[in-house]
Amino acid sequence: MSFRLTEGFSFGGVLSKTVPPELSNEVTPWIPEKERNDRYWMEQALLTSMNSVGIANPNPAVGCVIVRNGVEIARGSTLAFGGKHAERVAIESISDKSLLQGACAYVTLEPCSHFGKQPPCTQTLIESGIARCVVALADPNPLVNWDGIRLLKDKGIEVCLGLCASEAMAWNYNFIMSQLLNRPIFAGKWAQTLDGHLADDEFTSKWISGSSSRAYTHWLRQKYDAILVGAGTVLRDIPELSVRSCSQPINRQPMKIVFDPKGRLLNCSEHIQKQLSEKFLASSTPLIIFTQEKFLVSTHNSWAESLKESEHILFLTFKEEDYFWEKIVDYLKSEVVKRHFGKPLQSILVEGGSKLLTQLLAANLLDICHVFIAPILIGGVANRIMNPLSLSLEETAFTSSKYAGGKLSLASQYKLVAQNRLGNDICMEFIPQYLAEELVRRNIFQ
Ligand code: AOF
Ligand code: ZN
Repeated sequence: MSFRLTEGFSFGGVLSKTVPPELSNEVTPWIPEKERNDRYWMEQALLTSMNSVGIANPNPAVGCVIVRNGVEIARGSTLAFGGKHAERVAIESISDKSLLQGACAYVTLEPCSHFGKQPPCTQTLIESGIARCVVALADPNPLVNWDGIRLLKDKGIEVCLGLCASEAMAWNYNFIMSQLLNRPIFAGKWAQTLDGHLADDEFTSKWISGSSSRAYTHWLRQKYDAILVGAGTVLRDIPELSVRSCSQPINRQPMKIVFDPKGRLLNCSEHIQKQLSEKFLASSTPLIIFTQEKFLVSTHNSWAESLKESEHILFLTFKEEDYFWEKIVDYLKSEVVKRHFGKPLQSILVEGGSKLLTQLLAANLLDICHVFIAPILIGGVANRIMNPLSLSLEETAFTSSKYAGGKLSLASQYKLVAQNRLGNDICMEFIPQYLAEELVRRNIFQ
């Protein structure tokens, strides 16, 4: 079985459930199973897990449905980081525990077998008296990693593994990939025209994708711990980078990260300062600004001082000679970022602009891409990704990696995992070929 999503399913879960009800008929429908069979109940477990969007990270948001004689008796999803796991939430909701005898539990991830912040779910399931457990995907956490499945089987519980594995994988991609890569993962998100422009030559990008694409993007934002943008995008668009126009629940607002190698935020005009204060900096969500040390040390205007003193803002610096993407990854894994964010940082959604996306693509750091393609043509020359001509010499040096240079034989290869329609746009979601191969090598997919 290959890593491929059923129609209407996306990395954000069931697509039609990620946009507000008035937009749900604009997107590729998802056809649920109608018979009350294993697939039907696993799909219910997947839908349940969507309620925990954004709250469990860096734990996976797992769903669990318990069924007895074809009738649902409980369901639950993982609570906030460090809180109860899905299986316990479901089991604790049943007042008459005798109902669990001989029941079947459907879980979207292998039940854990270790003592972490919570006791092992395998023990809870074994003690509950269930007879069968259907699991979508094994947990790559080295503390679990098939041990949960082995423990359940040892106690005579029938275990079936692999139902809706692709959908569970996509939903928990940040958790699973960050386990495999041992670093926070980077996701690229952009909207482009048919001729590959992310904005026109006047840098207008607002109307490339439609309202349902934007609603899905907002839903996706809460799946990620942080949103990364370049300083150019901040100064030009004065974005809010918040979760607002998607479906409920809206569980959290992600942290913001600005990549500002030239210290432009510290030195912006008073007019821009005012706009930033009213919008981009208006909320108290944490913000990280990556800049070069020389700019932080040498800039002393009152605006820069107020940014440096703000408790919501953390400046992290690099030197010109650093290979800075490596340095940035180290920073993102560090204690100082963990303290600023409040827990370990697992995932970053990169929302542009085209130069920043180009640098991350060329550095081979984008572990998944959500790309919206709108059927419009604008021509022009600016705002395309992977176009080295659009980078200054200094920016190319920062990237320190190879471009395909217009040669098909050197092209970066990706595996398409999902494609769905949103209004007049198509959303393609794909992962680097080498990560798709890694999933096969580890027996997660064939
Ligand atoms: C489950 N069900 O709902 C989740 C699981 O520190 P702890 O005790 O919270 O354990 C975290 C680990 O448990 C996490 O890294 C992952 O391996 C697993 N998550 N397991 O049985 C759940 N969220
Ligand atoms: Zn557990």
